[in-house]
Amino acid sequence: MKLIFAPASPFVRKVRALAHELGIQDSITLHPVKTTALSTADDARAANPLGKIPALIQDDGPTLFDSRVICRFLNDKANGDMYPTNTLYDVLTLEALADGIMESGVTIVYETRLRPAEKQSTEWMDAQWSKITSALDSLELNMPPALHGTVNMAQIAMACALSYLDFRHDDRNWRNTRPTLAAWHQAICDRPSLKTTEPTD
Ligand SMILES: N[C@@H](CCC(=O)N[C@@H](CS)C(=O)NCC(=O)O)C(=O)O
Repeated sequence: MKLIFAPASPFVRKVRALAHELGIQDSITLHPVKTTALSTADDARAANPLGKIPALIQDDGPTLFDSRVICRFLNDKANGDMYPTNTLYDVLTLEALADGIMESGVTIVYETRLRPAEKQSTEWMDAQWSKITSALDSLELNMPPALHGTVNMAQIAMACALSYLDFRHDDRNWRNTRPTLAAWHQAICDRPSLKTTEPTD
């Protein structure tokens, strides 16, 4: 299998970390691309008409895209238990929350990097950041049980989302007012699957 990938993408990291948790990382070849919302890499568009990564090109099956689809597929393929039946919808909802944090975080990066300064909207970026703070505050107030116990997809996705904030939005100091979430993140980042997939440019 070939994963269309970029080392900074938190969505790609979810897939890579999950593959590592499942012990199937060696069955996936990484195919790097440089792609943005304004300049789509040919290989990214060939694999996904939306031009977004990750996309998983199978040797003997259809190409899959969207990190949630790929993660679920890999878990099934490896007979994993990263989506436990008894907490399935808690895990899926938390994965969606993590993806939303990533989406807003990536959107802010695109606004600052891809658009000329005079066209950038502080109001828009603040609105995106407020989605992130709202998500983080809700977790800090009430850490969902699915974020504890045996590792699952929600934990991996949330770890990747929070690490992306460290990677691209460190100046906003998300940890300052969220000691519980910060401690949780620090602990989960000790997992080899997360250590070996830390984001880089
Ligand atoms: N919902 C998608 C989001 C993927 C996504 O936005 N990836 C970014 C990289 S971090 C991307 O491909 N951006 C290029 C673009 O927006 O065209 C997923 O979970 O895979």
